[in-house]
Amino acid sequence: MQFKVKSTLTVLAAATLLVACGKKEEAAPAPAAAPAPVAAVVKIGHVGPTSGAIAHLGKDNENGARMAIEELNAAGVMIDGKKVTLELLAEDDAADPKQGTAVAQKLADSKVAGVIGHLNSGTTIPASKIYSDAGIPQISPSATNPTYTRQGFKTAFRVVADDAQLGGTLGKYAVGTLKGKAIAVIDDRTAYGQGVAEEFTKAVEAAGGKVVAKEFTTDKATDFNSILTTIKGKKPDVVFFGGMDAVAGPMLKQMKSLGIKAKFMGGDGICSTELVKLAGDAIADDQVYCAEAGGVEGEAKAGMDEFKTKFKTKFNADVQVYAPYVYDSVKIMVAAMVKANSADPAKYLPVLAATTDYKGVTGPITFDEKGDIKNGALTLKTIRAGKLETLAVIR
Ligand code: ABU
Repeated sequence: MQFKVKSTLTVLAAATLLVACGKKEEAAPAPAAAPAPVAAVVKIGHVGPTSGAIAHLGKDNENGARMAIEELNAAGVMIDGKKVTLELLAEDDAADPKQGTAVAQKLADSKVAGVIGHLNSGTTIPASKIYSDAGIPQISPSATNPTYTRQGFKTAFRVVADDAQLGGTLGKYAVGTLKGKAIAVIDDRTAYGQGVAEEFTKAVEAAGGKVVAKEFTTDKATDFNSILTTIKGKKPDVVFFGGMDAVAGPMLKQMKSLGIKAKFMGGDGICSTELVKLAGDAIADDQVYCAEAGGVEGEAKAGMDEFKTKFKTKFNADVQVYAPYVYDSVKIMVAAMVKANSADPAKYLPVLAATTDYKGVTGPITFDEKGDIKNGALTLKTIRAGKLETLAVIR
């Protein structure tokens, strides 16, 4: 047996020699390249309605997140001595509270390090309980209902002013500046629409104005003839709508058809470039007044203008409303991770909460003890010649 193995090896060696003599000498195979080090991946969730009537706003928000993540990855983010790759997990909640909690749970299960969103107050508030239970920091760039940051959740942050500020300022403006005497109020029964309409009403009454009609619709309605006919009978000089642009657009068209020439007011939800498209020539100059829940003035405006130009180049679309606030939210969250030297929510959350005077494209951002922006601004706008024009930045 031993002899058999030996002789077999001899034959094999000879055969190898023969084959080797018959061909060119081959270069020794290069040693296998050392595997590239696998960069740690930090997952960041984003949620907005990228389907449904306000998908244009959801996509605008998601693009703001995408832009920030791409810029950060290109610049290189170092955490704990290692380069990390940020990964965006973008989810669609369709502005629906049930879908909002379902995707929030999905993101929590995916172990995201943080979440930017949701867009609507009606989805942000129920989702915030899930993030709080999971210890995941959440920054909403657009949900303005005050309840969001008043539930005692240490994980909830917001980079825009709330409905108390929005409705309060608009109510005062309706009476003090627009000289509204008879004011009609409509809301869409969502957490945002109803909340901002209530704050507006309080401010109108505090300023000595009279609310002559209170009507409501839904965030999916398209026919407003019945409520507008009732309102027309009360002869209002101002109509306030608490809701989003997708509903405000057709409502303005139907106001025109019914011959209602009142000024039309709303909060940040109608202060979009899309409203002009949706309402078309139903908007007269200086008829629509709205307020964005943030704003920059003076030198800080240059940063916002630059952002809008870059955004347009990248996505071939104008900013709707909130993309810059989403962009700042992502950057603030990642800055807190870098400063804490950890993407572990428990470690970077206190650093995030202590964010002070962060210089964003939307202006300086400091969080108060509730997670709200301190001294947040509002930008009052009107529409002239089919374009949103800034009237004033108010703090
Ligand atoms: N702030 C207006 C749109 C989002 C929301 O609060 O529902």
